[in-house]
Amino acid sequence: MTRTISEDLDGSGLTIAIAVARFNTLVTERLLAGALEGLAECGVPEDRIVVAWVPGAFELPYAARRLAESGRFDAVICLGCVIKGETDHDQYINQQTARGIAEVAQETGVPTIFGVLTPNTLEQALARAGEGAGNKGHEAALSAVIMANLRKRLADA
Ligand code: INI
Repeated sequence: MTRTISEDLDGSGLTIAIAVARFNTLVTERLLAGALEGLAECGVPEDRIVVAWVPGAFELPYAARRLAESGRFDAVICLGCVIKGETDHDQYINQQTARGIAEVAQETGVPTIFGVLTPNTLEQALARAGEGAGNKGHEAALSAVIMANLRKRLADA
């Protein structure tokens, strides 16, 4: 008989870390607000959420790895915003940030969520950091809860 493990958005038993980049803070503070709102909607208790600020997106994998390796968190959410400039600078940051975050998840086993915007303009960034479902931080929070619960369920499966 087929056994299906469905997406579980109950965050009441979870402890979650958020690493958030200060660069483009106008955008990232909105992503953070969206993420906190999403975690609250899932029932994650406020005192089980830790927020760690880092200078820029490039530093997110470092913070995420330390948080994941601490063994204290069921998932780590990474939030940042890298806006395209006149040079290829953004591509170097984006590639390393995405690769680094993926490696943290694979190497530690702790779900580590990519909530980094890579827009061409500030306008595009703000459109993805708005209210409710139009906020990638909110989306990242729901992904974190789903993946943390999936991890627990797979361990029992
Ligand atoms: N960091 C960002 O998070 N977003 C950017 O758009 C950005 N740009 O454009 O330079 C950026 N740079 C800083 C970088 O992430 C590191 O903090 C810095 O290089 C120190 O390691």
